[in-house]
Amino acid sequence: MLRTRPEWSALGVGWHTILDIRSLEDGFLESTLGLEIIEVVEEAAIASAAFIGLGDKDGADQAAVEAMRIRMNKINMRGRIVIGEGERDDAPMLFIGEEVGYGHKDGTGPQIDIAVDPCEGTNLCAYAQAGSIAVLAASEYGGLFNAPDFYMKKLAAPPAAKGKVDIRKSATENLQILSQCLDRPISELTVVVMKRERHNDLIKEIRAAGARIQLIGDGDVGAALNCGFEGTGIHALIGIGAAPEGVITAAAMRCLGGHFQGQLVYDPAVVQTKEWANVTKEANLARLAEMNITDPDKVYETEELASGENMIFAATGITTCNWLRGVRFFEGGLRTETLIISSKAKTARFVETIHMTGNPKSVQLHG
Ligand code: VTB
Repeated sequence: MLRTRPEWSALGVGWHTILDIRSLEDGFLESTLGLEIIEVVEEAAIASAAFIGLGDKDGADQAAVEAMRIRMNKINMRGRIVIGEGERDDAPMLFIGEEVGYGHKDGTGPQIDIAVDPCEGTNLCAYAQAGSIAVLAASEYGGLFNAPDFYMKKLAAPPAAKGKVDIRKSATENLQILSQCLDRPISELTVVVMKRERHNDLIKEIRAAGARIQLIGDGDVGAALNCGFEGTGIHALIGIGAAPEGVITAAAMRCLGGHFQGQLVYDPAVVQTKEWANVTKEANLARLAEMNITDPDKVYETEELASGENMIFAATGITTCNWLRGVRFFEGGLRTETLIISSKAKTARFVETIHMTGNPKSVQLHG
C-alpha cells in the first residue's frame, strides 16, 4: 500500500501535493503512478479469482470491473476510460468516457487515458483454464487509439521480426520471414491461433507451411504477449480477435519492442460470430464512417494504436499463463504476480505480492 512518507507528513506535505508537483515527464507515470496501477490490476485479478472454475464468466467480469474501478478512484489522477466495458448505456461501470481518479474533483493530478480489460479471458477464468489476466494500458491524454467495438485481424511477433513480418502478407510468407529473423526452421516455430471457425483456413495454411499451432479457446492479449519475451516457446499470434484488446496488446508490444499490427474487420461473413448475426457489412461501414474512420481497411501499426510518449501496460495473472502466474491462495492470504511495463523507463517488472488478508500462520518465501 502506498502511503504518505512520515517525514513529508511532518512537514505538512500531503501525498497529493507530492503527486501534483511531479509531471508526466519526470517519470511520474513509471514510478509513483505505476505502483498504484499495480494495485489496480491486482485488485481486479483477486476479485476475479474468487470465480475461478465456477462457470460464471459474467460474475468473474463484474467482480473485476468493480474492484478495478474502486481502486482507480483512489488515485490522484484525472483518468479517462478510452477502452472499457462498452458504451455508457450498456456498461454500468468503466464505460468509455467514464472519468476515474479523484483528481477530477479539484482539477489535480495528471491527465491519463486508460484502456482496461478487467478480466481478459472470462471463459478461461470461469472454466479454470490457463491465460486469464486482469489488464490495463495507460498513457497521457490522446496516446491510445479509441478503437471501435469491432473485430481486428492481428499479427504479433518477437522484436527480431518487427517491421519485417507484415499483416498484408500471407501466413506462409510471414512464417518464412519469421524463420529467417529468428534463425530457426519453420518446423520449430509455434503460432498461437484462437479456435474459431473463421480460422479454419488459416490453421490449414499454417500447418501446410510446416509450423506448429497452439490452439487457444480465448485470451489473445496474453497470447500475443508471449511474443514479446524470449523463452515462452511462442513465436507469433495470428488471427481475428476483438479490436479494443488489440490496443492494449499494442501498448505492451510498444514497450517490449515486439511486432504488432492490427486491421479492423467489419464484414460479419469473415468474423462468423453470433454477436454479429443481425449486423450487415454496410451498417458496420456506416458506423466506422460516423467515427471518422475514413479508411476501414487501414493497417494500424503498434505506434498508431499506442502512440503516447508515456506508455504503461500492466497485467496480473488470474489463472497462470506462460509468462505470469495466477492468483494463489493460502491460509490467511494470497499471492499475485503482476507484470508492469513502461515505455519511458524501459522497464518490465514482475512484481510478486503477498496479500495477508487474514492472519496467516506462516508465509512462504516462494509460493
Ligand atoms: C474473445 C476473447 C479474446 O476477443 O475471443 C474475443 O477470448 C472476441 O472473439 O481474448 P469472439 O467473439 O469470437 O469470442 C478477445 O477478447 C480479445 O481479442
